[in-house]
Amino acid sequence: MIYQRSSALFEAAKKVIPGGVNSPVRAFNAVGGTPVFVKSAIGAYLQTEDDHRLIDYISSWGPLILGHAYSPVIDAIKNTAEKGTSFGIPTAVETDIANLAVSMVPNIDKIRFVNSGTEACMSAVRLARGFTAKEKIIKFAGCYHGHSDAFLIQAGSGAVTFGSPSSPGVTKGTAKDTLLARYNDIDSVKALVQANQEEIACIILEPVAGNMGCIIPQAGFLEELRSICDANGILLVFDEVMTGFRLAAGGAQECLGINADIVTFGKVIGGGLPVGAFAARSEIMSYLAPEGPVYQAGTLSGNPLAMNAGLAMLTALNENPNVFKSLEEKTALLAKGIAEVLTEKGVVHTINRLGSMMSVHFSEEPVVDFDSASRANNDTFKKYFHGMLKEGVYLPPSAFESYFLNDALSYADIDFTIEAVKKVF
Ligand code: KE4
Repeated sequence: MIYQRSSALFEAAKKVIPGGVNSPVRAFNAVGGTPVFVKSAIGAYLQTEDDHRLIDYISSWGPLILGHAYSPVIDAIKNTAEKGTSFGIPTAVETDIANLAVSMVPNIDKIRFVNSGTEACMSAVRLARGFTAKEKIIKFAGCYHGHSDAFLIQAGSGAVTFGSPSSPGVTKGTAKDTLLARYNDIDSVKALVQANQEEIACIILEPVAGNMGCIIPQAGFLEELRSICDANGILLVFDEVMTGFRLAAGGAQECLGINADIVTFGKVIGGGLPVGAFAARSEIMSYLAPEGPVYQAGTLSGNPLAMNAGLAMLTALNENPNVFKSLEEKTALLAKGIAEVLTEKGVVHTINRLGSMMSVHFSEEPVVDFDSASRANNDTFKKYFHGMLKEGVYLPPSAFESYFLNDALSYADIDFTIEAVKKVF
């Protein structure tokens, strides 16, 4: 497949946008080559500027769980846009989507909408610090909670790709309050809690990590985190920007049966428009302005255009819970098929999957944390990524990302994808 137009568009973009992209992972730096430019998408398929059709396995990095241009969401956007897109004044639809989200997700009474997952996680940590009157946080190497300063310490996703997990511009003053633990290593958490008694406001993590590739919490890990938090007056913050409304209607809390104190959302909750949110029981949320002293605000927060898109998406998921079973079946089939082909071809690999999140690691050891993910063979990954792209399959352009399947994928698409792997190796 030739991507001449994408190459020309990339050159033009680089003249006026840093790196030619508005989010680093899109630049293909982790896999080399020139990024594909897309002009449209429908269902499971991307239409590139070079008029190639690609089967899409990132779904805009998660939001489009029912496929691109899902008509109930598009209709909601069209119907809303004609009446005005944002007022900076309360609207009834904000309460409608808030009530629906609270009814779908366990263990939350109230929710505040913002404009991105970064904003949601940044605000959740400020709320945790305000509620507990403590300043330090524990995060996990390789987990990514967006690009606010407190999180760019051994972050995952694009931050890892650029080999600058701890980004310049983050001050030593900020970094000192972010303590770093190892995912799936409860002893690393216990050591930090022991060494920083009475100083830790929260432990924040991706309950299923998706920014080191997909990494599943090992048995007992989340349960022990819950116990540590309860025993030490620490809030447990689940960053469900990826897992929320994807692993189940109630997200990872429902799927894994562990209650967090604060939950953050993004991606799916906006139906493809910029929406984030954070939620908790009333006791905690009452600390948030204007009800309480912890300040947080946003010009476009809760705007009716994004709220109606999100409401249409959540309504569709809430009314069709079989979507989660369908996604589970399709992703399991894909993972099984890829594993069979790679085994047959003698390609060393391990595949991690939970629900419709999965990742392929060219590693002979289990991938259970950032270090083991980093030891996988990236040259094989690059060959895999570009080989699949050549066959018409768009995978995440980094080994430190997850696949996000959408339910518009057909079983024929899954079969095609598995067949494509055979042509790559
Ligand atoms: P945003 O600010 O990008 O909406 O959300 C930040 C965020 C927070 N928490 C988790 C668990 C996330 O995965 C993300 C963002 N995910 C990345 C994909 N790994 C977005 C893609 C990108 O950065 O371009």
